[in-house]
Amino acid sequence: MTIKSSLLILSLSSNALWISAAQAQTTVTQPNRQQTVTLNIENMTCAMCTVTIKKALQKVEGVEAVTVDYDSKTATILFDSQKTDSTALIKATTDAGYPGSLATPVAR
Ligand SMILES: [Cu+2]
Repeated sequence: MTIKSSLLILSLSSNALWISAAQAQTTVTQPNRQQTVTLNIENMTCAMCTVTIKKALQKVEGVEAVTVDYDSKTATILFDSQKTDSTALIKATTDAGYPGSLATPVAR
């Protein structure tokens, strides 16, 4: 009886620890969901193109930050990997008239 009840207490307390750890994880901003990808962008001919590309990317659900570099003809996008992916980002720039391709491999 005494052994059994102490075992029960042990399992209860480890359960409680596990639950509080899980709750702590959901309240954190979950940095592992954020991913950065750099795309090579075609057809960039003037500074206005960077604005068009940036707007097209910002419309994609899950995109958090966009940097378009005219000199290197690239776009760097910070996005939520649970809401979107590089394929959707490439489609967005391509639909806007600027075919994109991966400049960096995607870490998953
Ligand atoms: Cu332009």
